[in-house]
Amino acid sequence: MKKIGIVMGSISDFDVVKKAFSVLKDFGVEYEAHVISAHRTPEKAADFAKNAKSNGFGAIIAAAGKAAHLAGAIAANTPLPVIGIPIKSSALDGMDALLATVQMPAGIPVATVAINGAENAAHLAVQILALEDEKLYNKLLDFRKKQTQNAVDADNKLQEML
Ligand code: RP5
Repeated sequence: MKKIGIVMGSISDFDVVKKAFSVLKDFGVEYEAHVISAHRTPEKAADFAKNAKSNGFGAIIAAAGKAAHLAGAIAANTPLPVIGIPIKSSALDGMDALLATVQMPAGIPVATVAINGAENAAHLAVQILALEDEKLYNKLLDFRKKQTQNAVDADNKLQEML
């Protein structure tokens, strides 16, 4: 199975991004994570993206805050799917990162999740890999079933409390 590449603009993004690690671990998906900045290490960002396919990645998650160009800079250098996580890390509460990540010009898409939405970034990455992996697809179906059951159980519990 292909791996997921995860890049974050700063180690200060780690506490949010680690939630994506947990989801990928739960699904048994291999990943590699790096601190790479579009601004502070632009060559490294370009190299990572250019070599991503030959290094065995099937999709890339890119998390960054403030003027969050990382996901776009990665997407500019690879046709692999890129999922952007806007990080809430500034006076603007993540709106700056959300707009910088989501408002990509036509031809270079970044699939942007919610501000700090690391779990959904990982789920989307798993869904992308599952297109070519029946076992992973079935794990996603099981996950959805459990999630539905948890919501039903929560409602039953609520009714008992009322
Ligand atoms: C972005 O700037 C990073 O992704 C981080 O969210 C934010 C702040 O970085 P630090 O100044 O904490 O390294 O590039």
